[in-house]
This record gives sequence, C-alpha cells and structure tokens, in this order.
Amino acid sequence: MHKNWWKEEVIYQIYPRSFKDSNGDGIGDLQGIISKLDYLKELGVDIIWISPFYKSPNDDNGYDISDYRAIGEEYGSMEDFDELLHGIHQRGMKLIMDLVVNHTSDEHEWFVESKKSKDNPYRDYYFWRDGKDGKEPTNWPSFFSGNAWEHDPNTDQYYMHLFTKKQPDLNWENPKVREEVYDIVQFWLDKGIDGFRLDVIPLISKTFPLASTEIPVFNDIVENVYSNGPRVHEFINEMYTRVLSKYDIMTVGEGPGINKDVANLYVGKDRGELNMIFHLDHMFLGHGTKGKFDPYEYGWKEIKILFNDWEHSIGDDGWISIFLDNHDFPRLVSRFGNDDQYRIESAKALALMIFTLRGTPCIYQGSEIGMTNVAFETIDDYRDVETLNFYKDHTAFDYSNEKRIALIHEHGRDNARTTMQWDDSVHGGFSSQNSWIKPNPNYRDINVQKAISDPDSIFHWYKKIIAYRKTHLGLTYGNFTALNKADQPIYIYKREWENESYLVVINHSNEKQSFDIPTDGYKLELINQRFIDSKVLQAWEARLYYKA
Ligand code: ISL
Ligand code: CA
Repeated sequence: MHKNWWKEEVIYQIYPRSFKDSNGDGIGDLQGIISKLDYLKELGVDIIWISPFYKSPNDDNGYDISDYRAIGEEYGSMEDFDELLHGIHQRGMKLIMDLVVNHTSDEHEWFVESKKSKDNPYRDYYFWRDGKDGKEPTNWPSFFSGNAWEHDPNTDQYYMHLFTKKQPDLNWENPKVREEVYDIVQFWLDKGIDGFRLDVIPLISKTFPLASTEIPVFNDIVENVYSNGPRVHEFINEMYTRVLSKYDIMTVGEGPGINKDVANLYVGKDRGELNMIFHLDHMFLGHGTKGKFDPYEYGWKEIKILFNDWEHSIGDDGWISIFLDNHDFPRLVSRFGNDDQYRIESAKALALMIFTLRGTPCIYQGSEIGMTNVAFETIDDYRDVETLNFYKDHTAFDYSNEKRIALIHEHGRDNARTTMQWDDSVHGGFSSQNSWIKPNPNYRDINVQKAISDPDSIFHWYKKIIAYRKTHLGLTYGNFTALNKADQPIYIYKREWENESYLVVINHSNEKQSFDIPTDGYKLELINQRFIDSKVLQAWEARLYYKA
C-alpha cells in the first residue's frame, strides 16, 4: 500500500453560509471561519474543505459561480481569504477549495456573451441546440426538476443545464474552455491552497449525439447518460498534467454516476487523474425512479454490502473518502442512526465507522456534535432550490402538500444547511441577527459549548478517535475484512497491517445484540458507552479492539 499524506489526514467540510457569521448580516463568512480555526484545530482535523464562496448569484448557494477569481461579497474580500489561508497554514492545517467547472452561473460573463448571438465567440463555451418539433432537444430530466434544456427566445435555441436553469453546462469539447479552467486552477494553486474538491467531475464529458433516453430511473440516467462520458479521463488527465501534477496537493472528485467498477479509472494510482473520490452510492440508497423524493425502503444490509464491495473493488490501487453526510443529504445521525433515544450512542457508533473503514474520513460541520435533521412546518422556511422546485413541481409528483412536506423533512438538503449550533444563546451563537435560514430549534440542547464542557460528548469522542487514528497507521493502511453476515444487525470487521490487527464491532440497532467473533488476545481500546458484557452489545454499542 502506497503512503500519502492525504490518506492519513482527516477532512472537515465547511458550508460557509451556515458556519459562522461575523458581521451580523445573517450569512456565514470568511471572518467567521477565521474565528473558529482554533476550534477545528482542537477537534484535530487536518484538511478543511470549504464549499464555494466565490462571487455568485446564489441560485444554488454558490454552486453557480459568476466570477471564479472573486470572493462573494457576502463572504468577505480577497484580503479575508489571504488571512484565512494564512491562519489555516499557521495552525498546521490545509485548505481545499470547491472547483465547480461542469457549469457556471448564467450570470458569468462567458454565458452573458454566449447568449447574445449564434455567432458570438463564446457561443461554443456552452451547449446550444435547436428544439425538436417545437420542444426541448432531448427529454433529459435536470437534477432539480423539469427538463435539462432552457429555451432562449432571443436566438430561438435551447441551452443545456443538468442542474438549475441558472447553471448552464460548460462545453469541455472546446479547448478554450479547458484553457480557461486550467488558468483558474493555477490561479488558486499559486495562492497556496492545498487542493480541490471537484464538483460533479464525471459529468464534464458529454456523449454525442446528445439524444433522448429511454432509461426510466433517474440514477441510471446519471450513471449511463450524464456521467463517465467518452472523454472524461482524457480531460481530467489533461488538467492533471497541465496543472495539478505541478503542486503537492490533493484532489477529491465528487462522483455522481461513478460506480465501483469504474472508480479506479479515476483514482488508480498510475492514472494521473484524481487522488480520491466521494462516491455517492450509499448517499443515493433509497432514491427511486424519480430520485430522492420518490424513495424506496432500504436497510443496513444494503449499506454494509455496499461498503464491503467498494473496499474490495478499490483494493490497493485506488482510494476513496469515507463520509456519511454532507451539504446535499440529511444529517447522518437522523438518516443512519437514531436521532431520538440513541442520538449520542448512534452518532458515536457511526463516527467509529467513518474513522475505521478504509479511506480518508470526512466530517461534515456539526456532525461532530450530533446535529440532527430539522422539520420546518411550512415551505416558507425552506431555502434550497432543489426542495423549492420539488414542492412546486405538480407535474412529476402527484402528492398532497402534506406528503411533500413530509418528504422534505426526511430528504431535503436544508436538513444539513441549518446554521451551526455554537451555544444556547439566541440564534445559537451563529449570528447576532436572524439568519438566512432558521436554526434548528434543538440548538438549546445540542451545541458546541455544551459538547466541549462534557467529557462524554460526541465531540470528545470524535477528538479521541481522530487522535487515535493518527498514532495508529494501520487504520489508514491496513487491509479490510468484513467478518459477519450482512443481514445481522451488527457490523464487524478487521483491519490488518504489518503485525497489527484492529477489530471493529458495531451494533447498529436499537436492541441488545450478542456476537460470537473471538476477541482473544485483543485489547479493548475504545468503547462508546459503559462496558457491561464482552459478548453482549447494548443498543448502538461500538468498540475498537487492538492486537499487535
Ligand atoms: O443533491 C443531490 C441529490 O438531490 C445530488 O444529486 C447532487 O445534486 C449531486 O451530488 C451533485 O452535487 C453537487 O453539484 C450540484 C450542487 O447543487 C451540490 O450542492 C453539489 O454538491 C451542482 O453544482
Ligand atoms: Ca456575514
């Protein structure tokens, strides 16, 4: 197994709009992040990934960029950015930025030009097509409701947008577009950042001719039509050769549509592409024909099989990140754990999994204190464009309003986007004023201040495991073997490296469970609750054993 720093370190994701507001406008900002760097250092994380804070009209909270070299005014200035980067480096941490180059904002100057006329020099930066029989050029569904083509009356053509209509897709076939992107990448690397998270990177190469599809299931369309296009590896490799390879940095690709069989084409160690991916297979579990708001039932059996299979396929050649939530999905304790009776126990058990499966762990802000999903009563309190579009979409979803709200409670992205809960003061210590999105009312109970003062908190458990992982390289490099059948309500696996062996035992159920895997010769190093019986696990009990 090849050694690399980015395998040994821990990533922490910040969603800047919701992390910390420094100036009372209700929006998180760079000075807010700066004021919390000591907190992150204390937690023990190494690599800070910040979701986009470039100039943007914020149709999709910054994933629609109108100027790649400017900081969004609500977030601060370039001086603030320099101060942030310096503050991170001074504390021995690293910064990776979000690179969103599958699409731009429709307010980016390239698109403003492109829209002007059919012979504008920027026309070919995007995908423009004539309609078909007075309708869209293809039947492609966008990620966020409706068709993926928007009509422009001025030139009577349609442009492609796989996300919202304010996020037109860039045409990577055009060498000028690729040059522009590499320039942007170089601009930020020359500022001294430590890498990128590449948004929807498998989508950058389209398959021609752009044609309607018969595939009924949305995720299958993503995998087979939108992702993994014929030139995707050529493009990524070109970016690597031209810029990325010249710096000691890390890259992590976000991978909708990357399945375990093609993953190593992106992250195999000799491919000259990416260091690791965030694959979304476990995140997309339960997404039915029309996506997340058309759910089907799944359970831990599917989750474990998926993790085991991925470990197998990636093998010693590639690398992935391990995470159970981010800004696009529900909170991990609400989705995979029990955010009611066993909130603390289950959040700790899931954390043990994140830090002991093979891959670089990634924590999403607030999960280190066990933040939960939110359930706003009315649609007026929701902000996410995906949620709002779904609520309005009465053609694709024949649901009552109650059903819509119930589905939003369970699956909406705003679950992860409520403001960070710093203390129990009004606004949860996030801001001195009302924020752009309401806080989760449980901030009076669940907050950082309280977590830090309680030695048994989820926060201190995270801190302990992170420190342990750093001094036990076997948890990074060791091989992985699942030891129990996937249909049992427990997850037991081994990690082995040189003469070391680690045994992880997790009860992912609300009931007691017994287990019969031998632990002879092992020492119990970490346990998330009071030890009662070596062979009986309490609800959501999690243990880490070690033997050398
Ligand atoms: O959120 C999702 C499910 O509804 C995902 O399908 C998500 O759209 C997909 O993983 C791509 O996500 C990334 O690109 C989007 C942006 O909205 C997300 O926040 C980002 O993580 C477009 O840039
Ligand atoms: Ca602010």
